[in-house]
Amino acid sequence: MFKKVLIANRGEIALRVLRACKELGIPTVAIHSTADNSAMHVRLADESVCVGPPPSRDSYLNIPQILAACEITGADAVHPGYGFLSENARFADILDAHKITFIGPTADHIRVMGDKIEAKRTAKRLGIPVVPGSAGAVTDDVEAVRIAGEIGYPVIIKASAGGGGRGMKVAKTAADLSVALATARSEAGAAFGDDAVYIEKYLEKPRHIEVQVFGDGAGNAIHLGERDCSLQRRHQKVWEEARSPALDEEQRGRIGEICANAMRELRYRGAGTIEFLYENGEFYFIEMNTRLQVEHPVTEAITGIDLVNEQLRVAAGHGLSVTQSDIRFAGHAIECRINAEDPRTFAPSPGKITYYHPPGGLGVRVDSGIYQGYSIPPFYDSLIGKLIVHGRTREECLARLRRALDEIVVDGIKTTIPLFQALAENEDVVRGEYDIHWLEKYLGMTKSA
Ligand code: MV4
Repeated sequence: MFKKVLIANRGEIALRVLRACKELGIPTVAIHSTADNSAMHVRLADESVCVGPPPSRDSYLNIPQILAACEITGADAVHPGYGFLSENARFADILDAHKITFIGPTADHIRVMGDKIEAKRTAKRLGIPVVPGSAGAVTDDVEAVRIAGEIGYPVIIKASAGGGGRGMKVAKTAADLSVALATARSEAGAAFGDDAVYIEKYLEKPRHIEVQVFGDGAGNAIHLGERDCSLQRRHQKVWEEARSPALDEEQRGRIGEICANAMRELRYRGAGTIEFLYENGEFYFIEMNTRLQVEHPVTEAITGIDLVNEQLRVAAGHGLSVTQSDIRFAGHAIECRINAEDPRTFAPSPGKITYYHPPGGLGVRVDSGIYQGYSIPPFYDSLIGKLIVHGRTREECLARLRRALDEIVVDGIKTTIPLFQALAENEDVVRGEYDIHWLEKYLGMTKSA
């Protein structure tokens, strides 16, 4: 195992990684900005190094400073968490060159999946069903009109360097296509320095369902079932659950096996998530994330597998602790992302937590770095914690969620907790009947009310 792991992140995910390291007896190094001197991840780590001023680009994204922190402390591995440097292929390459282990996939796999055209080409080659569309980048209007005519309108233009919803344009008819193409290309060039775009059939009412995969880099790979992340606002997930209310055992097994087989062929290493749109009983690949995701705890809840422990094992060359036949899916789990935001306007609400009481009891997990008296700095993402509940059935899980939301108290700042109290009682949500547009429509309706 590693001698010492440096955690290149902050907040709840830094704590999540620390905990897995502690259970393995691995000493930890926290890095932090000057805004995070009193953050919980700094307190709980064995050592800490201040790497710069508050802005992320000067601290949590500051590669030379992070390398220096490894050097000073003798860390032989870096866990990037999610966000920040977690999908930065250059960072993975640099660590490699310094003989420090990047706890994640190879730089090449990160690079392939970061280029959405290349990712889709790879997925298709590996037997994963993809959204019908152009085979690669689309450059001229004539070609675009021909492809759109073949797949049928509406179509969507996406930036190859985009992902996560940035740089997309929908064209309802051939008349819209040329403007959509030009706008998408110029926005992509300005935002990413790469104006390559591609075309897909636009799916109108899909669900967002993603499959958790894990590989050992030697051709062994498993899937850990799916998560339904359809409840989102402006491409930010709000509520995630496993399993998806839309799938049965057979569908789950079928798409899971397709994904695991693809990862075996790719010799993928580490944790990955294969994202699909799901409509009318069919799966359509859109992107693959080459990192541990925010919502990984719902998968942990229904499988009992510690995903960060597996990441550390695989990165150290010990292989996965389980094979596919060891994996059983038990019950249902829901995660609510608690943000320091106004629950109606979603305006950030940093500041001091004057009172905090976390919920507890059977089937309740809270992943958070907050504490009473802590001041949430204004410089970073507004996620302050995740509430994860598990039950034997979805009904039991929802009842437990309502109970946990009743217990939790976070005073001094605004949080999204009231939104979850409403969602947990909403008829559509209780029935599991929602698509990727449901939450924004719901918020539009409740705004006026
Ligand atoms: C789509 C789509 C409909 N049709 N692609 C948005 C995020 C990015 N990962 C892909 N996205 C979409 N791609 C086709 N062919 C609709 C979306 C989309 C979406 C997807 C997942 C979750 C929320 C979403 C919200 C709006 C649009």
